[in-house]
Amino acid sequence: MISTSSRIGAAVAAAVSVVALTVVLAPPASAATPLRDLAAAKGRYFGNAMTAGDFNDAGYRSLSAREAGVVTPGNEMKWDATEPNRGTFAFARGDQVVAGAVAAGQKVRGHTLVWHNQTPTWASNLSATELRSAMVNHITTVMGHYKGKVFAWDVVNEAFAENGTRRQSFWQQKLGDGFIADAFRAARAADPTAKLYYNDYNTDGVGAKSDGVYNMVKAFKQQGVPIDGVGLQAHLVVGQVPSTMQQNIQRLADLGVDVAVTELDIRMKTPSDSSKLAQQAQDYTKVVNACLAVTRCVGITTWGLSDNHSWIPGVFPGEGAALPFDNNLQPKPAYNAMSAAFGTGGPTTTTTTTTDPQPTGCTAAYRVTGQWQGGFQAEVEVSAGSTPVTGWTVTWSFVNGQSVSSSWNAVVTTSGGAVSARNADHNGSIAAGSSTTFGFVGTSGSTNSAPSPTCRAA
Ligand code: G2I
Repeated sequence: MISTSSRIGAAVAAAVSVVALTVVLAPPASAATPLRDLAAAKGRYFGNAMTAGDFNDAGYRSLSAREAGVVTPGNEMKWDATEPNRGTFAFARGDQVVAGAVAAGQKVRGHTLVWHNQTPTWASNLSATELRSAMVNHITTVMGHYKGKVFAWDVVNEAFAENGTRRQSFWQQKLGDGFIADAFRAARAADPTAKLYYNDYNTDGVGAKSDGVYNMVKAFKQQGVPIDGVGLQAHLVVGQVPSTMQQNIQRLADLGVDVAVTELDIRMKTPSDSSKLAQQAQDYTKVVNACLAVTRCVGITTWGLSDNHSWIPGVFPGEGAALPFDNNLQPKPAYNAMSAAFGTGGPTTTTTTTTDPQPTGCTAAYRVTGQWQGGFQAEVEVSAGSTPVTGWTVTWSFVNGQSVSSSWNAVVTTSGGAVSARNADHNGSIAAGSSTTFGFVGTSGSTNSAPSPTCRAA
């Protein structure tokens, strides 16, 4: 972990010096390759939230058009905007955001259909029966209107409490646990081509609340409830990116859903200074790397793009400076860090795959996904052959003095250089022809050969 910081520290030092140069030489900000292109080269998108009001700021609008490949309307598709009175729908402001996005070659993420905030009192005052039918009608009409124009929807937003139980919103109190599944079913029927997401905050790392979401998604997959993705809002604080963010993204992906970082911002006490901005740059790097490390993490959206288009100062007095561009639309160290992470991050190519000369029931492929001074991260894909596996153990020997510091999705034991990784409770069963993945962070010297693992089914 310390070595992770020092690697990133070096990257940030480099990024900071680029900023210093920018100030001296004042090249146009557009000299950099836009984040949307860097992300696309990694098979991801970069996006930002835009409100209809943001269109009045031409400079901001063109900054978004240059940097973002995806736009999320900040408020314009919420219930109070789209159905202010029962059965009366208003799409002008949402349409404005869509039209602006289309003009800039951007795709649109829809936000949000069922939420306890920004929902008119006429809805929250309905009886249970009426509320259920109003919910289905709302989803059907709004998604119907935007069919073909919105590629993914936050169907239900923020329905969990911090302890991992359901939030006691009017939805929950009137309709009970089933309202989320009902909303997803209505959404699938309304637009079968849109990706359907559950979206929440404080669910970015592993913890009680994200456990609640994880268990719901797992149950939905088992029950056939149509869910395609989980949105991690990632409203974060400088220096406090959860160390388990990648692990959390991975475990959700392992359930068979996409994951998106949907509302990223990393706030600090204002005013900012160079050390807070450097820390923030490291934090943005961590988020981008966590996403790039998991194939099913499809993209990152920031909630706003520059510090003068942010909800933070209005809600957290004394805090702000949370976004990659400053009040003057100039790139901050966080922007350069994201640019570097999207440009260079992601899996490296070192891969070894075992063959299975004498059938052991499974094979394992070991891949180094990140390497820095003193440490590395690796991922092992465990695959079943033509018969299902009900438990597995992968073993290998490190020959360059490497060691495992922390792991996920497997129970790892070590003895000298010998490593044994047994399935965790949730991933012992692998269907024929399928695979599962576990990973770890380790220490290493400058030589870090990828070992050849052996897999044995239970
Ligand atoms: O609160 C930050 C975000 C948390 N996750 C869900 C997001 O939908 C949420 O976005 C924010 C918007 O960025 C704000 O712009 O949601 C807030 C409301 O929950 C939005 O603020 C509201 C103000 O509170 C209202 O006074 C204002 O009328 O924006 C409204 C429209 O400008």
